[in-house]
Amino acid sequence: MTKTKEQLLQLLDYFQIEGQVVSAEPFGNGHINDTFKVVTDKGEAKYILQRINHNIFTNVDILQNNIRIVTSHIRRKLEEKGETDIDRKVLTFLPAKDGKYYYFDGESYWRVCLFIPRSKGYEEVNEELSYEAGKAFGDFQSMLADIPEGELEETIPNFHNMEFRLQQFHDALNENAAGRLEEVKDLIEEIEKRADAMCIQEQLYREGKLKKRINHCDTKVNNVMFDEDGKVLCVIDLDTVMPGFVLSDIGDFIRTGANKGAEDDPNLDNVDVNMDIFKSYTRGYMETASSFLTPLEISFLPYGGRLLTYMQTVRFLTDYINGDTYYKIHYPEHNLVRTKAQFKLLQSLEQHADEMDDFMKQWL
Ligand code: ADP
Ligand code: GN1
Ligand code: MG
Repeated sequence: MTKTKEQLLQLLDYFQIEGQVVSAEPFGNGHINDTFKVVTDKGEAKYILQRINHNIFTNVDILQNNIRIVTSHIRRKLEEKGETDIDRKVLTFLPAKDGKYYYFDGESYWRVCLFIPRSKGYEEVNEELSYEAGKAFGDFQSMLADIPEGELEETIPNFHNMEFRLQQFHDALNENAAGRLEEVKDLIEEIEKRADAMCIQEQLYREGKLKKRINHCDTKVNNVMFDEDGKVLCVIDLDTVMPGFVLSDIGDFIRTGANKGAEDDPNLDNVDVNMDIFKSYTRGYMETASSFLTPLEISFLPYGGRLLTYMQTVRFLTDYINGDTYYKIHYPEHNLVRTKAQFKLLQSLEQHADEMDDFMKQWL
């Protein structure tokens, strides 16, 4: 439901905000939450107000509890390092007047955090930005590496679990809810061919050879805030921070950043891996993540790019077969076009696998 300006201003009244709120305008390009920039009578933007997408994040208590643990953990780490300007280097959420870190208005869940002053987000990557983003996500994982097991919950259960995503895919095939199976049988075959090879992490975990770590799970460049000089301030969009397998945070950046085409490019000739972006992100990531990664995990980083691209192919195709129930679509075939574009990227990553593995040798 759309809110009037007065309703938004009223909502802000439930949070412990300093000064008088004068405006709350839509802000940013996020796809999940509704974000507003809040200006007070002190002049500059002071707060970010967000409506939480509780169709996707169904347990808001778990969600906000995770975020509170993560942000206070990072804040403590920054203080120990003697960092200054900490309010620009970690998100700060405000309690509502009842002490909870969200407010429910009977329809939607809302939260407020400090606006990061003099910050800039980017939608497009280049080599410098991807290097900086790599350092930021590696540093983020490294700061969270000592959170005791069990403290953070999965805000979306099995979010990046490949076996679970294949299970959902097989359920969709059995249901054939939208009657679309026939037209996608070649893609189904391609997915099935790779299924076992793409569940290595779950297998290694069961054998006790791989542990779970805390991952960001949405490592796109627009989830990093930069300062005026292109240096990273902090990682934002913490909704999917949860325990899981480590390849998520390199894999999803390769999938989203190191693609010469768009995620839903209708022209498959555009879709191809950008090796320069892969290399610069990996260089940045290894600078900060090599301290905690095992040699096995390091050797698997290029596989992570293929895995997350395969997972997204499976998720888009599952949604297409189900009749488009999860992802917002902009035209009827959108999920199919997305599937094909992700599959083309997967093929390109497969073709570059040896070159990527060679690049990793400097750390092995
Ligand atoms: P979504 O989950 O919808 O992607 P985000 O939390 O990433 O939502 O917020 C959307 C956009 O709003 C971000 O890409 C960023 O540009 C901007 N933004 C979010 N939080 C802040 C903040 N604390 N300070 C400044 N800008 C922010
Ligand atoms: C969703 O909307 P966006 O881009 O923030 C999805 C990701 C997918 C992505 C594919 C919670 O994220 O996992 O990779 O779409 N987020 C959720 O574009 O499902
Ligand atoms: Mg975001």
